[in-house]
Amino acid sequence: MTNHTLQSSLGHYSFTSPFLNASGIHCQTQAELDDLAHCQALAGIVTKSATLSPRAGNEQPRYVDLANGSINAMGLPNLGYSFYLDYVQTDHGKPTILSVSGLSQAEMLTVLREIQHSGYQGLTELNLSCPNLAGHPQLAYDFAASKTLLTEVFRFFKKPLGVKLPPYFDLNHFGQIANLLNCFPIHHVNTINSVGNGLVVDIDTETVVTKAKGGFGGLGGAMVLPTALANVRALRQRLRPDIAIIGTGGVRSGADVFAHILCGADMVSVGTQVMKEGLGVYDRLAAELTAIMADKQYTQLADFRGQLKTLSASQRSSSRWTSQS
Ligand code: IRO
Repeated sequence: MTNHTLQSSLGHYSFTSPFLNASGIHCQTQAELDDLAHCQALAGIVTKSATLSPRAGNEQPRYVDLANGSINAMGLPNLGYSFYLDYVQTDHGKPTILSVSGLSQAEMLTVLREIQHSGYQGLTELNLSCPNLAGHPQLAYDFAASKTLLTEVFRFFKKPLGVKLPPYFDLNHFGQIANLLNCFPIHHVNTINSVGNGLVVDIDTETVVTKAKGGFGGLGGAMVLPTALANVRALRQRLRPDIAIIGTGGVRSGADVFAHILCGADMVSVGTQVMKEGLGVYDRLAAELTAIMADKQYTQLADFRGQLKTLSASQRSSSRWTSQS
């Protein structure tokens, strides 16, 4: 295809394509991050969510591949925020998103203060949705607590800050989280984190498949695609237009990337499929997305971003008629 571009942006940050890694995937160690830096089809680097101090994470097994996705109970293993803050302050030839978290609101505030006081000028993302910490509920499911935290954060944090959200399953909750985020100078939302506290059962051994939390863990991959698309779409319909959206969840093909963008995603990140296929996945996704765009005679992502159509009454009845004829 000639004359097409996959050029993307998040606010004022430009990317050569819409492709990011999902935080937590191939982004914990120096070697993994360097692989991301050298992966040409990957437009930006997202770091593993970092805490104040290094963490070993939960016991193994803590990530299991499934036919239709994955389950994980990693438990926030990371090298501590200062490693990642150093890493993103070196030029890697592409934009970075520094993901941070914490076991308490106080810890999150401390890490964000350090970033504010550093020389880092790139994007930061606050993970409000880690599903795998025993005894620690996902903050973004508590709207009042999220509001209190963000109020405190934006008293001092003046750099571009996004938030990583868990999936929501109720139209009222989409409205509540959007109304809340619309009150703050949020740079972007990244939706969705894994679907929390699924349970996979191996009937041969009659056991769960991951060790921590009695086998409960976050679900990702193909099985969460419709949930991810719903969250991208519902938030795009409710958030201020200047809040960008990173669509995450369930991407296996260029068609899935196309669907995320059709729902309103500015960028798209890939998690489980990188675990299954390796970093070569991004070249394949770019080729598949480009082929779909060529077929539809779209030359840029803006030609179809957010343009998802719903079915009118006449379309519904005519398609019923067609299927019956
Ligand atoms: O268990 C993890 O480390 C983990 C995190 I922080 C997250 O945000 N999402 C996820 O599925 N796992």
